[in-house]
Amino acid sequence: MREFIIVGLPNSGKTLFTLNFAAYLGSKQVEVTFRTYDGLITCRHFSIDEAKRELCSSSLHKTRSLQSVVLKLAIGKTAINFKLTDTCGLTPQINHEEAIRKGMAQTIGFMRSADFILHIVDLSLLTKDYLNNTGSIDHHLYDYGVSRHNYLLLANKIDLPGARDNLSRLTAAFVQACIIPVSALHSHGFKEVKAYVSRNI
Ligand SMILES: Nc1nc2c(ncn2[C@@H]2O[C@H](COP(=O)(O)OP(=O)(O)OP(=O)(O)O)[C@@H](O)[C@H]2O)c(=O)[nH]1
Ligand SMILES: [Mg+2]
Repeated sequence: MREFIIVGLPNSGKTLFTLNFAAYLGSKQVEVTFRTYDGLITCRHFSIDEAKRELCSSSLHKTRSLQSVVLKLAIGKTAINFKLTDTCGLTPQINHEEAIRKGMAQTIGFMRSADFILHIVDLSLLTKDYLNNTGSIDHHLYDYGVSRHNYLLLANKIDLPGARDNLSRLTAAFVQACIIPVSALHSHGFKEVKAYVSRNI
């Protein structure tokens, strides 16, 4: 089964994207497998609304370990399963909490073994200075992603003010990436993401 990993800064929308994309593909419920950095594996069953209430937050670092869901995609008359793994957000700072430091290390380690990388950015926060800083986490993710070839950049929060202007900045800065503007909140752009996933599973 192909494994897609979703990575990005904290609060960029990784968890909301994962859950609303599951809903878009027809899931009413999800079985989430949590894998901590020290190898503990637990599973929980949620309705999509419950999962959004419990797993998404506007505060940073809500997600601290790998959280996977297996999703089904209909291609013609066949249904193909793939795994979508949500991760602990990455920051340039060394966090004071050990669980977050280890969660970030787990994200980076897992990126190497995933088949496809979905890199998500919060369009509403992109500034010219940030995009000019080639040492940012998003630049590192982009450089690693394009070198791997199986990489998609999701330009999230397109529904927010200023996001459309920032989209053109993003495409100018990250020229080698395939970029899909999305709103994880309103499920915009999901048709295009589904088409990308269909081509790659
Ligand atoms: N307006 C808007 N808000 C969004 C969108 N996507 C996510 N959000 C909000 O952004 C906040 C963070 O979303 P999460 O999905 O929890 O972000 P995350 O990347 O998983 O964050 P961490 O787990 O902390 O790394 C929540 O308040 C979401 O409701 C979007 O497309 N539009
Ligand atoms: Mg999260």
